[in-house]
Amino acid sequence: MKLDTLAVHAGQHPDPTSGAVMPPIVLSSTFAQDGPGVHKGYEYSRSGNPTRNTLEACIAALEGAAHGLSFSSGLGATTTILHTLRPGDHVVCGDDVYGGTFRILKRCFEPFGVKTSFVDFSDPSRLEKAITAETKMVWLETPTNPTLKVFDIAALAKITKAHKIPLVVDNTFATPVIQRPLELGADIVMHSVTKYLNGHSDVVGGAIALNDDALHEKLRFLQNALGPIPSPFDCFMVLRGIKTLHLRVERASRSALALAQWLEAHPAVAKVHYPGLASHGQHEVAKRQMALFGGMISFVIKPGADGDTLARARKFLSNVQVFACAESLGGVESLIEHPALMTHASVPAEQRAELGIDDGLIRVSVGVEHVDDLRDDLEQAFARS
Ligand code: P1T
Repeated sequence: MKLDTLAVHAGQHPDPTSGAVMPPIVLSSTFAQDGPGVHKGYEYSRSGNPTRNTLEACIAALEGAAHGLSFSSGLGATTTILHTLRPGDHVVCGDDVYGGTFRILKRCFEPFGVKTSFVDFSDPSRLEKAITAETKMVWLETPTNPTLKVFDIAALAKITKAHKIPLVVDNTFATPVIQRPLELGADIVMHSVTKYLNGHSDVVGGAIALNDDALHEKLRFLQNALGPIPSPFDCFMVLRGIKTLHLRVERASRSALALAQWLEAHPAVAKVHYPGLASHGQHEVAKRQMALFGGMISFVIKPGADGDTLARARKFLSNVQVFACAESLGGVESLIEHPALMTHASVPAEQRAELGIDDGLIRVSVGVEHVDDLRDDLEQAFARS
């Protein structure tokens, strides 16, 4: 079936006892057994829960995967994946990732002997050069957060396969509506479900999808052993959100393309990062790899008359009215933020400077409002900044 149909139905069947069309929220933390170890597939809700299993089946179907797992947050999913590593192992990670992903690698795993090299994969041959005998994982986002670089998953997967190193793709920004990394050769897909999959800014969650049975068993063990599981209520909320994933992503992508083109011609804007623009460094890869260009844009605001870029960025972000100045992304409402001060403050200043995450960089998550109202809001905010 096509993704639009899977988004509405995958993993879900009318309840056999009542006919309820929506899956029940099974809040029970424990399940009665006929005798010790004799049960109906559920023992205790950390190790498995019917509402969570329904969500996991749905996410697996969307990513074209054999297995799905869901978590209490995107970083809960990341923590679990990274626990497959051992002291002495080395990770090669894309140079532009969510600040929290950078932080967990550098501040939480490096002290336990797992080292990470950050590499710009926009030239895939750089991956080959970064791999050592100790490299046990390659991690990337595409498009990247927040500078919207696009990496060629198929080209990078060819290299990881030759070295037998698992490739993890954080598919949060693109969603399976736009690209399905497993079909391009990735081994593990992860998501911050908080974003497009839930889509309504009212759940924090994470997910993993993969095909390999042995790796699935390992991650399932770690999920239960480490404990970062989502509540059944949140699983229900995400299942409901996913039903409109394709509609929301299509609308956001269409509006984002129009806004990116408008921003590129705006006198207050120095540079726009959007994979759908011909000026984007990896536009040709994006055209090949992505069904749509997504709802995320970042751009560089020019300094004000006094030459102060940060002051102008702060003023601009205080002046928006339809957009909310807030962290996160992928919800029905449009959000706008300052990565250097907000989502990527945990990335060291020199690395931020290298990546262009500077005083002028502003990140936009385009929602499903009317594009004219979004453009007018940005225009009035520019005019008053
Ligand atoms: O916030 P959480 O659900 O734990 O997910 C972390 C995460 C992982 N991967 C990507 C690409 C992300 O964007 C995030 C979270 N990002 C934000 C909160 C943000 O505003 O960028």
